[in-house]
Amino acid sequence: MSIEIKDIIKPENLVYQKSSLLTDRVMHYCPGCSHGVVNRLIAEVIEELGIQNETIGVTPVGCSVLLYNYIDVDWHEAAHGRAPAVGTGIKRLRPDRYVFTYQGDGDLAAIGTAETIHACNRGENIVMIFINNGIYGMTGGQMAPTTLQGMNTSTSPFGRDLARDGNPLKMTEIVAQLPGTCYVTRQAVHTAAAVRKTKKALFKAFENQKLNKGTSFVEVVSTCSSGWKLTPVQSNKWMEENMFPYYPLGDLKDK
Ligand SMILES: Cc1ncc(C[n+]2csc(CCOP(=O)(O)OP(=O)(O)O)c2C)c(N)n1
Ligand code: SF4
Repeated sequence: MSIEIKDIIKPENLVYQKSSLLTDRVMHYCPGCSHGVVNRLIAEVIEELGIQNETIGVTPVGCSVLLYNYIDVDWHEAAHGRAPAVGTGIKRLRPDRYVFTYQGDGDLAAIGTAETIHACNRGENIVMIFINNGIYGMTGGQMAPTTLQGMNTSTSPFGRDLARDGNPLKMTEIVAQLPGTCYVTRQAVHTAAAVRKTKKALFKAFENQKLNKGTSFVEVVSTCSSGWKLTPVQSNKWMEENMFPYYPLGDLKDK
């Protein structure tokens, strides 16, 4: 007797399926990049909260610039660094909507430092998602404010020199000090357990917005396999050994 596929794929056997909010577009991220995993988690969280028709995302400039192609919610594009200001405007005009921003470290912690700090200090009732891969991915792997001491990039080929380049910026520690933030956390997506924790953090961030609690800030320490010039497996290992000691995972604030 032959077994047909329809006999195996039954609703009661289903353990995982793609979020209905993820479109069928093929993501353009490099193999081993964290962006795709975080994109999927955002889609799952919005779907599971049932807020698809009430959510407006703000896309950055950086490797995730095409995020609006991947998740089926309303979007607004922002200029490099300006997502928190754009998100502020949207939320103030439409307080009934869930508003979130999504930015890399070049975007959020370099050109957008002022927008980030002031939105968090004002306590804008939005979710800010911060993808920290320690490098400018999209433009070819230049040094970012978050680049680690000694880390090689295309503009620091002999490693970041603290005397010349200053210290790697801990943006998440800075915004945790500001009275407007209600929830500040640093997560990662390199293991199944870490993915689950990041998903939980995103849930909490969106729920805080419903409760009008202020700014929720979720950093995800991430890989940039192309910028780091490592394989996907090497990237995760390098991140664990080098990024996590300087950017330790966990909640920094939960009001
Ligand atoms: C006003 C402005 N300045 C500079 C750029 C060039 N630029 C595009 S993406 C980028 C860096 C992106 O790095 P990051 O935000 O860390 O995101 P990633 O690509 O690593 O995800 C820069 C400098 C730009 N597009 N607009
Ligand atoms: S360049 Fe880096 S951040 Fe950009 S898609 Fe590739 S791995 Fe991801």
